[in-house]
Amino acid sequence: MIRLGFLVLFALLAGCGTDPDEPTAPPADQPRLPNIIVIYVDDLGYADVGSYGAVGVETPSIDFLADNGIRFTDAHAAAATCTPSRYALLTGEYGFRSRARVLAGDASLLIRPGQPTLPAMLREAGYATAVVGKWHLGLGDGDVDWNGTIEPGPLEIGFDYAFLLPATGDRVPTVYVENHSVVGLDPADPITVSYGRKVGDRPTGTENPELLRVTANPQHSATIVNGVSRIGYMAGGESALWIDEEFPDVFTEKALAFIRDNKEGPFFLFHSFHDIHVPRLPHPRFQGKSRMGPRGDAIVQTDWMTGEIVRELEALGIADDTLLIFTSDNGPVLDDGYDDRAVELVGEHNPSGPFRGGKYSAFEAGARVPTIVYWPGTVPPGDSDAVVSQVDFYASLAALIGVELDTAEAIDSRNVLDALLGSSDTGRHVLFKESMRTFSIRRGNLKYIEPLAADANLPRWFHTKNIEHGLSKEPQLYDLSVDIGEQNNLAAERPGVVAELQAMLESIEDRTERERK
Ligand code: NG6
Ligand code: CA
Repeated sequence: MIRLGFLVLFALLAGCGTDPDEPTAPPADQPRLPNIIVIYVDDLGYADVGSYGAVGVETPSIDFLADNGIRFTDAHAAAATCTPSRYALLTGEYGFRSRARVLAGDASLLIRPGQPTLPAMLREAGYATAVVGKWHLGLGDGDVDWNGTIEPGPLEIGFDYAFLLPATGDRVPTVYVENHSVVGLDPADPITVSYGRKVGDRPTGTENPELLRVTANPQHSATIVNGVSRIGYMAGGESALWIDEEFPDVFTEKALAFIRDNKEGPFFLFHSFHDIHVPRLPHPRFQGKSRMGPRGDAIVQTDWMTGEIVRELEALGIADDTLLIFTSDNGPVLDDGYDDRAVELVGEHNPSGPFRGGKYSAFEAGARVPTIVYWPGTVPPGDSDAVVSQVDFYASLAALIGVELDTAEAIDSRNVLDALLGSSDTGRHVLFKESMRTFSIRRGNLKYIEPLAADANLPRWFHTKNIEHGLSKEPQLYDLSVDIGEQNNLAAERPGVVAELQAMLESIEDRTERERK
């Protein structure tokens, strides 16, 4: 990557255009680089917050951001599940290039040390960088040593500080990892993790369902921790076990401490929430605060966590120096393996809004997520229907701070900075999305979902969880301009368009390098 200095940023803040042929002289007192915070909520659906149409739950802090920032209506995670979405956000490459899929809790680090990443690019530009919260991109290389030095991890790919929930709340190990170590581990009680056979003598959900606080499906019925059975088995580490109800306070405290320690800036904080993923066990002070049971209460908790960050920026007097992006890693799901009554209590609320599908799905709601850009004094409030993808954060933020990327860096990322900052309604013309077992592509409002391979098997739990996956052995083509709910498959009527979009998909898959916008 090549540093261009702060010319672009300066021009932007000064409200003038940038002409690469005529560089302006750097100002005597160069403006400081803005802080950047990405609040990354887990499984939050398009309409799961008030400003996007939620019913039965109030989200005043998130609505404040939406009212005073840009509320995007056509913004997307790169995938309909967590690991590939996170991979794309942090590397500017689609997840399939690294075979990213929902990882087990003992999986190796998916991002290779030395591979370009968003935090590494920002760090090189002078940012202090941190990740706080859910990781789910793997740790270690081969057999991760939970009792020793856990590496490589975030610190080896561009973060200065990491405080992690290593995989997901529903997967072992159920401990925090800070930088290279498990927090609070007693060396006399070492941790063993297994995704195959039972280890240790902690009860499991299968053997001792009477010990459970929440009934779980068979996949989530292994080791019981904090009264909840998880995916995978874990022995030892008793003193290090997390208490799910403490997540909001623990993660918020770590995020606020990082912000305070780096208030002189510039800093980059990837604040990755556990909420509203399963198991949904909000802190008692949020229980019963929505009309939707634990899933709605987790949204209230998400709102509180978001508000704490915004309040701190105000208190430190750095809100105007901070670009905050609020978004989600994939669409909504009600039943994701625990019987927390999300289905029964959803009432009038439709987490997917006007779109079809949800988490895992090739339909729009799989990855079209609430997305708000808030930067008081710089970004004008309003709505935007520009098409943007989280894979674009890398190139866009590089453009913001005047870093020119190598051609082999962040190959799928496009500079949509003007759209993100509200000075243009035009984002991407072509949008690519990964979902379980398939890819889809949008050109303008024409959306194509490629057919499933004839021999493809869907996971059995797809059928038990009422997932509207959007997969078919036939090609699907929808015109979102007249059919936002993807009901009317036009593929048979428009074989030419199908062929064009299929060819485009294949060219994305083949491409190793692409011209930047
Ligand atoms: C699935 C889990 C689901 C959730 C998901 C990951 C089963 C049956 N389902 O495999 O509960 O953990 O993985 O979610 O095991 S994500 O948001 O991190 O992608
Ligand atoms: Ca997720």
